Amino acid sequence: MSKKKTPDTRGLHALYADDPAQADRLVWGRDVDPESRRGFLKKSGLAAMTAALGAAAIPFADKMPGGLIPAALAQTNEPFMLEGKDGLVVLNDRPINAETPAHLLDDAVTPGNRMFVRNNGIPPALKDIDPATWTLRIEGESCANPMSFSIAELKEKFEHHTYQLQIECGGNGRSEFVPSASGNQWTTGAVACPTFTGVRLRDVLEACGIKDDAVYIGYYGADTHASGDPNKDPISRGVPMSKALEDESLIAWAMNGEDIPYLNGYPLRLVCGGWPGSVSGKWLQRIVIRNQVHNGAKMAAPSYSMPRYPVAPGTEVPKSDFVTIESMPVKSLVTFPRSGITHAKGEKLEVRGHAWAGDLAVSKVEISIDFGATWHEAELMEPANRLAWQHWKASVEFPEIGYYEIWARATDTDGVSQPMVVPGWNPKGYLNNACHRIAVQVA
Ligand SMILES: Nc1nc2c(c(=O)[nH]1)N[C@H]1C(S)=C(S)[C@@H](COP(=O)(O)O)O[C@H]1N2
Ligand SMILES: [Mo]
Repeated sequence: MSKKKTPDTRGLHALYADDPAQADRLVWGRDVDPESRRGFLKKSGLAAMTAALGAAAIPFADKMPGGLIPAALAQTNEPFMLEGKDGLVVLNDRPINAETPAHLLDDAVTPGNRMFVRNNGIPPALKDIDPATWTLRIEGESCANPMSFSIAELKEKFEHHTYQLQIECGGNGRSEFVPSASGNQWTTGAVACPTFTGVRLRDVLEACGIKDDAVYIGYYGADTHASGDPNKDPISRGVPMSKALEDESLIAWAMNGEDIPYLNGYPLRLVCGGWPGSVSGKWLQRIVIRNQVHNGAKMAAPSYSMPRYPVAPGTEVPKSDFVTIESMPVKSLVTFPRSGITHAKGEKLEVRGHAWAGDLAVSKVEISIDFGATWHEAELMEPANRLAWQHWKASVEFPEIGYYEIWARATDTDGVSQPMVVPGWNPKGYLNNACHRIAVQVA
């Protein structure tokens, strides 16, 4: 029984070991000629590599072989930066998965460079993505008039909507389960809440005719299976019609008013906020309207499913005893200050963060500095819209010098609160919504 406390930061090595050309493309935006193993860094990639190395320039960059990890990075276990991603910690998994440290999620609206990345397969190569020719196909046995739309047609034919939507991976917090569950060892950073602009999934589905027997939708993206097998999908999940038809369920082409970042699904993605991030399909190419629960890749138990009854840690659960995760549980983050700071005695400390509750809203956030013995209500803001996270802030005073922990606990509109310790162990390590805590030294 080993507990993995911190994410392994050797992700760069794992990534390069598997497929150096793909790693180069993801990390530096370089295309490598497989024959010569040489490649050319695009300007942006060169700038990113130069910055990551802390150098003024790389004078012989044009001679650098493709698929080579720069020695300065190869010799350290420091987290490294992904192109377009600022300070994200890359987890030791393939393909690329990276989470955001809590203090870098302090913005009210998560910027693109701070949004986590969770890839189940190999993203389409950036050079192969042309938003002008990209099409979205709507079909399926419960679709009356299957149709295809270019992005321009989506923009032209349907009303545009912008919502701030929270996306959290079902496995966020997995690293705290004992015995450990396999998968990315997310700590707290597989959550984000940017704004998305697009058209309502409902409007597009209705234009294509939803038959009376429709129960579910499923998505397909342009990414490919990590094994390289073209007959396998990396992931193809979906939601029941009731969720698909909500106002906030979007087919989005923009995030925070700009193109969606490449690793987050450029040029088109599905966004169904408040549910496990896995229902929000990236690099979206096709949506099927189904007369049964969608049976795409990673729909079946134990993927994104929980045992229907509490189980003892380490228990093997029969597949028939799992239920698919729908709305995510109530949760919160302390995004300021950063854990580990030193604070001057006698001065008030302003503490702040966000809280969210799946399909519900948050009714209360409380703060404790005495390991949960007493709690003080924080000031809680309204969400920008339904399914957006809510900001909270509190002012904290410490009675004397020494070590403190600040704990935050949110309660949803059904009166359900976050647990203080890790909740029910489950085989795949989903839904850890334990209170977030940070350390403060008062000196
Ligand atoms: N096509 C495709 N869509 C996908 C995935 C993927 O691997 N491929 N990962 C899913 C999972 S598990 C999550 S948590 C979210 C993560 O979104 P992000 O990488 O933009 O943060 O995307 C979802 N959509
Ligand atoms: Mo996920």
